[in-house]
Amino acid sequence: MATEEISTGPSELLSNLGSKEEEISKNIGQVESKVDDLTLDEPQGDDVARGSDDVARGAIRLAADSALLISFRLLSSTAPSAADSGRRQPPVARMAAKELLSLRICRKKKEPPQQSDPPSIPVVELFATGEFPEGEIQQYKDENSKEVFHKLCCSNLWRTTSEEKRELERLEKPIYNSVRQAAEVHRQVRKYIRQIVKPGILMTDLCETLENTVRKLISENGLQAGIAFPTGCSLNWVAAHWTPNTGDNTVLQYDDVMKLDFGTHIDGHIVDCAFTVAFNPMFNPLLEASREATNMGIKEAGIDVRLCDVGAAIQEVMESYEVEINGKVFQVKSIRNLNGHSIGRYQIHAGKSVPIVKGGEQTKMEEGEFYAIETFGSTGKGYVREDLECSHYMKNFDVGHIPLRLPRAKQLLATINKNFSTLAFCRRYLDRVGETKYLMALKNLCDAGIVQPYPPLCDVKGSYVSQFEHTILLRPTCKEVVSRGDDY
Ligand SMILES: [Co+2]
Repeated sequence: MATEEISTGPSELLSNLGSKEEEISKNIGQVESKVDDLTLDEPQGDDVARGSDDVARGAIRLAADSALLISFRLLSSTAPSAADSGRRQPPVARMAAKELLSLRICRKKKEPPQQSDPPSIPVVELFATGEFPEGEIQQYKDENSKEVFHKLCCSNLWRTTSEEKRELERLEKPIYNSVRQAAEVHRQVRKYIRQIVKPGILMTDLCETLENTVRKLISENGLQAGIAFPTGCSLNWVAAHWTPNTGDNTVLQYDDVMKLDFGTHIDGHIVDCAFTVAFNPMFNPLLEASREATNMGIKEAGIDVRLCDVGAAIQEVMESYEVEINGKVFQVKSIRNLNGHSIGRYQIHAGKSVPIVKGGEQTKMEEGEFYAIETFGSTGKGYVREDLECSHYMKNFDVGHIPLRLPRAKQLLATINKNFSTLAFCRRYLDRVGETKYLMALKNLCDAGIVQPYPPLCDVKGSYVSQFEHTILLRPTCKEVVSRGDDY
């Protein structure tokens, strides 16, 4: 097109530029080095638009500078020969655009910002777009029936493509993103903890390292972002709800079986996810049993699926495992009075239980629900009871205002409301926010029904329990295993 051509001849332009040629080539050099700088700063990928505002603005400025200077360079370098041969000049704008494009394409591929070792960089800084990775996607199970009619009316296959269901998900996107951020923190923290957990470590040190890493990576901010519940690190026959109280001297042993159960949250959207650590390979089948049972529970879960059917499927997998411990063979048992659970906002147990044995409730899972699918395999009785000193507490979710006469209990409740609200906490967490000599006041709050204690849950002494747990979302179009990692 004519408008793309420049009417002025190249030699005229060049003479207009005159002695500025040298300055221009110097500027081109500067621009090129700026491009290199930009490449180093850019957060992720090749698309400038995905970068932070500053980088994007810088890139736009740079693009404008580059276009101008490259135009000059093209003129300077092509003018004499083109003029000599009498050919028409190539449209400068087009040439400049081409050059600019090649500059962008040739730009060094940017390394995304890396997590430090030990991890200390908030995950928000590692995902500059603010979008956190989706968990594992599973399609809802087709019904067992092979009949065409049954498939059409009862299966969930239609959900995948339903425009209505997709629209529902678009509305939920900010919530999904919050829980995905919490899940990314969980993955990074557990990866680090697996590196440092060794026989000989003081349990308190392990917990504090884990919790402080969560605090950094999640950019802890009051009740808006942080730890969702105390770090469970229950050992051996203790299945759940044990964490050291201040002053505890328990040291992790080579022959221990430790369940690491910790939670993260963004705006009350909780990730509840756990795994088991054992150093002695003798325990591997015990760990595998609960890992695979949990995976089966996840596979079975779905909209309109009866909770009892999930429990039955879990038990079948769990109890197909045997483990030989010091020469004695045990069939792994599902612990019949432990469950997975639905999760609500700032509510770790939102009312529905996911059994891990057959014969449970016929209540159905529903669209939009969040679940913690967790299973416990045991070499003991497969039944737990409360034992040992209590460390875990939580305010009852639906307790209204209860007038308190005792000033100390009143003041402790204010501390709990401010720091934990309805999220679970432990004695160590009260210590670190400056509470002292609070045990009597805490007991008053428990007696008043405002706070509930959650003592350790134990199978028989001498037995071993393993646990794996994931948080899943029953999205309108698919299941998302939000806490899935490359480890489990
Ligand atoms: Co749980």
